[in-house]
Amino acid sequence: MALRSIINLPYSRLRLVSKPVTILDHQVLKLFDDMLETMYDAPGIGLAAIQLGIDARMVTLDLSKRDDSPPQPLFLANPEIVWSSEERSSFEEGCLSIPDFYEEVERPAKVLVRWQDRQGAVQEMEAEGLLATALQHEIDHLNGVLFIDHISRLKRERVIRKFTKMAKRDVPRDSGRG
Ligand code: GNR
Ligand code: NI
Repeated sequence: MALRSIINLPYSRLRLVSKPVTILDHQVLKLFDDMLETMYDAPGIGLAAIQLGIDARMVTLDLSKRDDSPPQPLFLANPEIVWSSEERSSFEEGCLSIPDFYEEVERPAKVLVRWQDRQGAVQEMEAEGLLATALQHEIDHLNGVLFIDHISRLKRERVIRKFTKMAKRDVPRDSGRG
């Protein structure tokens, strides 16, 4: 396994719509392992491949870290929300690609998610609470959507401006445009 670097706002690759994973070959499984290691190292509870700059519909998740239980990694290829509740719930969200910025986001309280596991078998899970929020946050990433897209325009523009300024002072790599 290997650590890979996480790309931050305003890097425009984060806005790409990721492509379905077709063959779960060695390279894809290796990427899953690298994603999990990078997520644990960050640390975070979820990670989408696009946060490593790779536009494949792949997500890792592990919420167990929070309560000192043994690790319970989830590997999701091509995850999709097949049902979401009318009921909403609000969580304070953060994103490894937008460090040190947190804001309340309202989303469906419960979701039914379908995906393929590491063996390519189709799995389904109904989730609520933080898991439901994290799944929606990660599936958003696969569609080029960030949690700041769900907050007020004023707050969103403010945080984008801040990260754009920081990137200019920092190592130049991407204009954030295009
Ligand atoms: O580590 C993370 N924590 C988190 C907290 C509340 C809602 C969503 C998340 S996901 C985030 C990691 C991340 O950026 N995944 O894309
Ligand atoms: Ni995120």
